[in-house]
Amino acid sequence: MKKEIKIPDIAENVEAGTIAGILVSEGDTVSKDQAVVEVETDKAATDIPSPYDGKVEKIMVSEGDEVSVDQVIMVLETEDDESAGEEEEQEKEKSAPAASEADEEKDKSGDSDEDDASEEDEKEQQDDEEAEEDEEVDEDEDEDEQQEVKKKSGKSLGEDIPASPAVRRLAREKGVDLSEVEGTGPRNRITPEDVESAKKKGTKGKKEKKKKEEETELPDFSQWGDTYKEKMNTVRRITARTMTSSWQEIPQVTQFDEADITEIEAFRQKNKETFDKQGAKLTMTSILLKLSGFALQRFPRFNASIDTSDDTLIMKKFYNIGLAVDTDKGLMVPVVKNVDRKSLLEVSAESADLARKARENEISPDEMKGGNFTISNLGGIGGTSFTPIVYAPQVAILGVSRATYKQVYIEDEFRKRLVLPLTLTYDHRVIDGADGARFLRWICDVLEDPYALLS
Ligand code: CAO
Repeated sequence: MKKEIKIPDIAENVEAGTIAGILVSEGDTVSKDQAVVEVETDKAATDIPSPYDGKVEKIMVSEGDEVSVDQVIMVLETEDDESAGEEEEQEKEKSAPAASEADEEKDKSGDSDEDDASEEDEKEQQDDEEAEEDEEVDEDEDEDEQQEVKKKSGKSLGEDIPASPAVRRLAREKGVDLSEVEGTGPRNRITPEDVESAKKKGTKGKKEKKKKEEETELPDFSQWGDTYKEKMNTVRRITARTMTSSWQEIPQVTQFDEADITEIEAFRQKNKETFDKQGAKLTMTSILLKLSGFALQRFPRFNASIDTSDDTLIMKKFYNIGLAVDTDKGLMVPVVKNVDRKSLLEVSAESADLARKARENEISPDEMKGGNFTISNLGGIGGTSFTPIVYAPQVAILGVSRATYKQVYIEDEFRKRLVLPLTLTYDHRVIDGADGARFLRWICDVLEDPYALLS
């Protein structure tokens, strides 16, 4: 039996990667869980295992190819008896109607409500009904598909795509993505001919047109001097994409504040050695990681994600914090999980270890997933302030700049104090300005007087 190996869901927010290495050759025998290719993403270089035992019949990718989740990369010849069952399932999937009965009802009522419904529409509807009656609807399958489409597009299947169930089924059989097809039927409905012609042309039409529109036309720089091209690595490409979509989709605001960290720095210096002896480095970053866990508990909206498909906020009862790490390959964001349940010592050791792993290419996809909030500390490098970008689907990020000594006016006199500049960028759809100011001030208050935590 032939079985396909596809690119699995690698990590959160990662839809594509680059083939960094092919670890088998055609004709090789592989066993289940044996790594067959290495894929590099912005999160990590990760091995993709074979889900089956078998012989590699065909390798469909080469080193350097960009691949996306669900893309078939290899075909195996297997001797697995269960495969017959799976093949049947796949066949069933192919023949099952793409839209659920609910969608069909929606389609029907949409058509009948329209006074100007054309004859073609009615005929199409009749065809659909007949076709539907001939087939058994697998509701679970439809539900899965709905969820999948909803996950990818934020919309329910058929919500926006004007196509009948029969057309959807045809598109599915032909492997055509309907969201990429322009409808030429009445009220822009997609007709079977549209699907056929999209199949011939490939469905990239709309996407490519949009991409072209988005591309900036560059002048010929060589008219002013020598140039050379540098290929963007996967981390850079995915960072560019993630940041662009965050910038375009999230209305974000940055709040600025300063904390007098003279006392907490004295605490850090006093305890540094004790931490060192236990294999952990006590840094301002680890203090902020721990403290942000308390802040997220106190201000739950900062720990939420917005679900635009049904206008709800997903409130999370766990406290995982991403840490922006500067690596050779570019920015990586490993996640310190459950900071609320860990001591400062544990958070210090774990954050340093995650940063090391990110830099040494040892980080696993799981260690990059599940963050609710992010801290980006550029203070070790310098700078008085910066405005970080929210890392969607999170709603806020804390930017930390360099602490410097300043004259601070306290009790009628200027005193030399160590002052830490902090910025908080937040998603204004979820967080109001006043809440942003309160959240950041609360962090500053606790840095200035940790006993405030008790109040
Ligand atoms: N102000 C002043 N000094 C600071 C500081 C700050 N805000 N933050 C760190 N420092 C000092 C540290 O105290 C340390 O000095 P000592 O060794 O004398 O204690 C030195 O700078 C180096 O710190 P570090 O880098 O070893 O440790 P860290 O925990 O402070 O930072 C990490 C860890 C991973 C945050 C950092 O290495 C890093 O990668 N920062 C860059 C993050 C980034 O790229 N952000 C941009 C993302 S886009 O928004």
